[in-house]
Amino acid sequence: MRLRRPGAGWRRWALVVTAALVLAGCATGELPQNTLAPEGRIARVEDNLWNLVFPIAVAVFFLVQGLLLYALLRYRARPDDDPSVLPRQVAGNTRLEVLWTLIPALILAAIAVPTVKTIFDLSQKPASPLEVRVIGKQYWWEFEYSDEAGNIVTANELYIPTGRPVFLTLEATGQVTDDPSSIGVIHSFWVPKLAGKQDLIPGHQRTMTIEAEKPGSYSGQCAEFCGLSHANMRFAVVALEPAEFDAWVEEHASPQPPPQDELAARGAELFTSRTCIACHAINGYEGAEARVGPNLTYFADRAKFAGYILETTPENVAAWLEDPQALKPGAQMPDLQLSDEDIEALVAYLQTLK
Ligand code: HEC
Ligand SMILES: [Cu+2]
Repeated sequence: MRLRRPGAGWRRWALVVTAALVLAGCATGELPQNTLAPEGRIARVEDNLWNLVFPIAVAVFFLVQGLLLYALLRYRARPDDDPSVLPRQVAGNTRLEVLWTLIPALILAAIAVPTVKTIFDLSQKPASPLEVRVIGKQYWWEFEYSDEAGNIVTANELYIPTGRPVFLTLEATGQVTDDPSSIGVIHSFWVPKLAGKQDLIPGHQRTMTIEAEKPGSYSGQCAEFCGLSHANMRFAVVALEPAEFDAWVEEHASPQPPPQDELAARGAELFTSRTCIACHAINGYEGAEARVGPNLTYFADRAKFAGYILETTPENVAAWLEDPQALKPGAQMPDLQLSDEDIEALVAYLQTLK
């Protein structure tokens, strides 16, 4: 192959790629996970900090890169240079060195003041919050409400009232495995429109506050690589007007009555005989208290399941029971080799859980 100097073709490509990147940054569509479009008090405080720091960073970037480019172009070798003549040799310039050490130090110190203040302000427990415990599991989220909200336990869907701070205590549990030395992995809780990230670390408790201004469903996801189905570890924060939230609590704190329908009743029996009960809790179903898998008490009310990736339709639930790993690689629910009839009955039962 013949070596070619970078010419017009190369430049054209560079231009196209740069233009595409710049234009992508101008996308205005509704981006569900846009950190730069905050919709809650906490996210706004963080966004204000970014609005302050980012222009300074941009100015520094252009200044430094500009000077660099100027030096590169102004002092590059020219065809008529005499190679035997060395450029002027410069060994240090005290005034310049003091300046370019002092100015960045002052800029960083100035940025540190609002940054540190914001970090401390946001880490305070707010007055009269709703309290929820968040447990990062492999690969889904468990939300356990405090006494005040009936100790409700949900999976992948966190209901909150608008206009009230929600104080989260976050922790991660170990992977379900026979290896006792496995203490689990780190996950990271992130709802970009409501707050920054917070890591969930096995053996530690972290806290953070989120808050939503308007009712709506805010998309979130695990933001720390945690294994095969990391990308399938999504969730939603659903904000309701306070009165509607109270109604939600009242409804979801009550246990489930046994199903009336014949097929569903058979499904309820299979829930024990096919060992589902060993991993899943259903309030009102005697003996179903385990928390290896999601609490299913109001399963049929969830818009999505399995890490918020599948819509809760009878077809999807049947496909899940047939072979969980086929839909979610690495899922910690085993393929229980259920017959089609068993799956039909179980799906009928699960559909009554609303
Ligand atoms: C060994 C434990 C275990 C057994 C046994 C088990 N599951 Fe699961 N199940 C899980 C885990 C763990 C998940 C979460 C998987 C994920 O999202 O990554 C899950 C998820 C589910 C979900 C989706 C819940 C949601 O909201 O995301 C349903 C429905 C479900 N299981 C039903 C059943 C039924 C019905 C049976 C019995 C036939 C059963 N499971 C047996 C562990 C188990
Ligand atoms: Cu994760």
